[in-house]
Amino acid sequence: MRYMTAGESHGKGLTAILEGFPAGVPVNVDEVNKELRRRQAGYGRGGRMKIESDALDITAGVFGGVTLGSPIAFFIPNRDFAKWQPYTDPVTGQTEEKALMAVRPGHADYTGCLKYGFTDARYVLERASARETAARVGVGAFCKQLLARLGITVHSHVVNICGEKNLSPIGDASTVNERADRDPVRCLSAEASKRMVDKIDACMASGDTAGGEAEILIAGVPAGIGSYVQYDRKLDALLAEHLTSIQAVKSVSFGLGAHVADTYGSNVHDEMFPDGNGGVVRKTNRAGGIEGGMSNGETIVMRIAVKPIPTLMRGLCTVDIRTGKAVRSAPERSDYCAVPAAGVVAENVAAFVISNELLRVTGGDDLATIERRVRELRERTKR
Ligand code: EPS
Repeated sequence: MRYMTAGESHGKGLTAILEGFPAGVPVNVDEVNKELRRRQAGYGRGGRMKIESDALDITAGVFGGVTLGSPIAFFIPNRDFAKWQPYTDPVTGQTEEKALMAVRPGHADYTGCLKYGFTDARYVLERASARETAARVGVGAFCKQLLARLGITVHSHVVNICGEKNLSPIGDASTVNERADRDPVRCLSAEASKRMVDKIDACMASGDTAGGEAEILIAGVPAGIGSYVQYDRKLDALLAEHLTSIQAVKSVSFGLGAHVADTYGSNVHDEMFPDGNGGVVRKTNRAGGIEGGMSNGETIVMRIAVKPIPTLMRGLCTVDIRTGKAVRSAPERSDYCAVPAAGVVAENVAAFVISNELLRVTGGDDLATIERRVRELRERTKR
């Protein structure tokens, strides 16, 4: 499979085309739209999310709620376009009034202007904006529905906002989303959630922004997805590539992540024990479900670190790209914290990668064939 997105944050809307998605998959559009709403939520979002109410207009690839195997295309309108049309209309737009010269350190503004020869960062920020992730969640939501048919579910929860961490155990991986979605910052501990919300409140009061970390869990992945035989077939490498491409993500880790550097092998590797049926059980999952670039049958556990949004209401020191004078960066309307949303985006981006690699292993153009092959794969890799 492959997909592409198009669309500017304050343009008409977002478009996506998903190619290679199998035929015969029943699609629940309400579930897809629910996924888009999950991305819009989370304490610390700004005024824009009160304007938007994201929903897909599917324009190709699905008849009567079932996929055809042909490219799936959809459009997500930007409600805010009603206000922005005078500036961003593809034919009549006059952008000068909304020109942004006080480029924001940490944003794509300055480097994008250098690269494309612009003297208005609006031309850069409109596409660099994390608004684009709505389209990626739409794509991933189709993949999630395919995966669910195959017994695979993808979850996320927030483990850190601005240094306030949730260190408590997560419990049953397959109910993480259900529990996290009830919390304002999608944290599984009420006590840690309160500390995180306080941190975001402090940001709002001081005109600052907050970064953090989300954990992504993929339950039910059969062993043997991905491969050790070539660098570009390693499952962890593929997941890392796609997760790193999410706006503001600065690091991706698997299982113990960087902590493997702190200790001995006996504290890192997941020892194996006989399960009594000729197979293997493990008491730990420090590898995060991936060994040698392949899923090993345990839950896949990843973390992303998300930088604080570069749009600070109090601004940062910068340079006006037209005058060359020292100024404060532009205090545009924005979010104070988008870590809960980033976790939801990561779930859906990961769902695309897992679906794609699963299709590589199982082949199959239609759901019935894929279901049969996944059953065979599970049978063969049980031990
Ligand atoms: C964003 C700035 C804000 C966010 C936006 C990402 O938008 P605006 O400039 O319209 O206030 O709300 O995120 C979304 C619109 C979204 O759907 O996630 C930015 O500069 O990256």
